[in-house]
Order: sequence, then C-alpha cells, then structure tokens
Amino acid sequence: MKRVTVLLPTLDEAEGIAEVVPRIPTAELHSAGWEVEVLVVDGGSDDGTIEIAKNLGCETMRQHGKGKGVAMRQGFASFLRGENDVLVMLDADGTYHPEELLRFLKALRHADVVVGDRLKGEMDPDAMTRVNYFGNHLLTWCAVSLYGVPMNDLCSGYWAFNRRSIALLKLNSMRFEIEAEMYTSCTLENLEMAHIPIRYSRRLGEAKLGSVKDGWNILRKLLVRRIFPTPPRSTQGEGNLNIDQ
Ligand SMILES: Nc1nc2c(ncn2[C@@H]2O[C@H](COP(=O)(O)OP(=O)(O)O)[C@@H](O)[C@H]2O)c(=O)[nH]1
Ligand SMILES: [Mg+2]
Repeated sequence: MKRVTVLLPTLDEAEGIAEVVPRIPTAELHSAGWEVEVLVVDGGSDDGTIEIAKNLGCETMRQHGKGKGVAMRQGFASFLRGENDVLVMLDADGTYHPEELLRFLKALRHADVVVGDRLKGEMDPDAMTRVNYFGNHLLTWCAVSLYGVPMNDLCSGYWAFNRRSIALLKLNSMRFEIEAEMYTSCTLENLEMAHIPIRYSRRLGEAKLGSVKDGWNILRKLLVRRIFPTPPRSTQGEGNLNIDQ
C-alpha cells in the first residue's frame, strides 16, 4: 500500500472540518491501494475545530504564529519527517471536493505536482466573488508572464505533490501568497506540473482571505521571487521550508 497525507489548514472551521473529513473517500482510496492519513494544522481556532478533527481521527497540530502559509510549511515539514509517499492539500471549508482525491493521485503518476484548476473546472455560481475571480485571472496571467510555465489557476488551494517535490520546495510565505510561491518554486526546481479541472463550491463558515491585501501580497511574492528565486535559508534539514522545529 502507498500512503497519502491529506493536509488541511484550519482557522475556525468547525462546520467545514466536520463536513470535509468524512467526505474523504477512504474506502475508494483503499481499494486503489492507498492508505490515508489526515493532518490538520490549526491556526488557533476557538470554535472546537481541533476537538472535532481529533474525534474524526485526524492528527492535529497547532501552528507557530499566524497565517495559512506558515501552517502549510509546518505541515510540509511534518510530512517530510514521516515516510508517506504523497501529500494532498485542500481547504477545510467545503469549497474543494475531497471526492476528487483519487483523480489527483492518478494524475500524479505522470507528474511531480498536480494543481486543481477551478477556472477550467466546474465553478458553482455563488462559489467565488467577482473580485476574487478577476483577481485570480489577473494574478495567474502575471505569474505566467513572469515565469513562462503554464498555470491556469494560481490561487487554487487543491494541490498534490510527490515526496520529492515537497523536499525540493523552497518557501517562506506567511499568508495566502503560499500557493503563488509554490508555483514559483516548482518552476525554479523544474518540477513537472499537471493541471486537472475540479469543482469549486461556496464555502461553509467565514472567509479569512482579504481580497485586496492578499492579492497585493501575491503579486509582490511573484515579483520578489523573480528577482530573488530562493528565500533565505533559516533552518537545517531537508527542503527549505523555513520552519524552525
Ligand atoms: N492553520 C491556519 N489555517 C488558516 C489560516 N487562515 C486561513 N486558514 C485556512 O486556510 C483555508 C483557506 O482559507 P479561506 O478563508 O477559505 O481562504 P480562500 O479559500 O483562499 O478564500 C481554510 O481552510 C482556512 O481555515 C491560518 O492563519 N492558519
Ligand atoms: Mg477557501
């Protein structure tokens, strides 16, 4: 059996986590040869998210500091300390569909990294605000112009990675610019990226992303990584995730 880590970042996602974890198709994955472990990295929820996650059998971890970027890097570092083969990340808010996990694992046979593409996929009419929709198109266009590597949905939060690619990623993002930096790092490490259309639905609970501020941070990250491709190395060990633990 191969083993997959499903990484879920959470900040007050009691409603979302209670729905998302049970929707992970563990039986289907098992019959396809996959053992599943769910890792929840929490940013300080006080609505019972961690307790719900524990009751659902997830491994849970409190992140140091704040921000989705910090949480993801901490989850990646934890994955590298273990021995699982593949990591899949998605939001814990019901927007992405865990039922599509096996499609990611299949696509990963022919790529190092698989990105779920909402813009060419099936987007529910109320799933994304207009500002986020156009902002994402604009940022994706900027990313492709700057790096020259195909990308359809820069801000997608549904990605799958083989172990080698996680070990090669060099990241220091704090917040929602993490996916843009994952893209820049994949291009700089010459990782093979595949894109699959996915479904995207309206979130449960409250959004944490602030469109304008976070959009600007994403653009700034794209520009900074074009000039300084690698973030400063602040830790020892595999990869350069800049996590001190
Ligand atoms: N651990 C952690 N997770 C976060 C933090 N901020 C947001 N998240 C989670 O990251 C995911 C994406 O956040 P969301 O508000 O849905 O932003 P969007 O999907 O990019 O619009 C959700 O599962 C959030 O609960 C944070 O500071 N720490
Ligand atoms: Mg979301």
